[in-house]
Amino acid sequence: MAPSFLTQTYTERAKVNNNACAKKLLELMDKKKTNLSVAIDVTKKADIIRIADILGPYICVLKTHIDIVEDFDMELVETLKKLAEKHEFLIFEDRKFADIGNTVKHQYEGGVYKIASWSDITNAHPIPGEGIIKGLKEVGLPLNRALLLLAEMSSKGSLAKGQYTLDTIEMAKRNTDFVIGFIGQNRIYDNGDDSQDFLYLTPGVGLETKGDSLGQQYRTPHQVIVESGCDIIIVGRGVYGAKDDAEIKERAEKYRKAGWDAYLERIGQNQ
Ligand code: BMP
Repeated sequence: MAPSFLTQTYTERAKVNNNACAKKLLELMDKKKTNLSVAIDVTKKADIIRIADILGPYICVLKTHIDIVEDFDMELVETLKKLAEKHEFLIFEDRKFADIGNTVKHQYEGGVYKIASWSDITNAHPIPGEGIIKGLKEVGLPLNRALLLLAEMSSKGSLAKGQYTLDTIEMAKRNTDFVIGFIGQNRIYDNGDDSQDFLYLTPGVGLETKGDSLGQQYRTPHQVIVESGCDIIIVGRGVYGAKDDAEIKERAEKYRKAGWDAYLERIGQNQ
């Protein structure tokens, strides 16, 4: 039986991952010593750029919700791309596609945002069936992009559970050229007897609070990385919700360290 990916280093996993995007991500995580992704859910272009530049050294993935930006233009994404190169992080547009293949293809490639032209990673709900992956793949694969499927959600009462989640994993296994992993709360599929390594990116992470008034639920980096075996913590308000830039930096380092220490503990390298 092959060893579980759970106890391997990100670098070891990078070596056997066939997806260029996943490989790059795993490599830069070990290089920068970070499994932190920050969701910059602010609505002004200048704020996103400023915060992205502050966070750059601390993150492996910058997560965006491009459709909440009030003054969006293509200059914003051009700047983000430059920052991604400068600081070595990947960009993940959290678009949560959820329509038939033909529609998502247009939404991904065109429209106002032209997501496929700048976002390394995007994600989709499996609810429409496999055609959604096929449609996104037609656009994304030639550009070396990658997809995450939403297998579980952090919010209270989520319907993404049980058989739905297991079927999501099966869908991913049939599309490993493009699907590199999941948005989820647990490492559901890694039984050590299969060569497919999926990445688990986990939102709903907070050190100070347990949730918000709209159903969000938070767990700690230790719970996510060690107890649930996920790979990347996604933190939003816990980082960008600070009072000033100095505190944003402090919080980013705090979450980076918490996530990294948890990873070292998981792979048995903590002293
Ligand atoms: P915050 O840490 O401020 O609660 O933000 C969490 C981020 O992760 C948001 O951008 C949200 O859209 C996203 N997210 C989530 O919270 N739960 C999920 O299950 C999936 C998500 O993409």
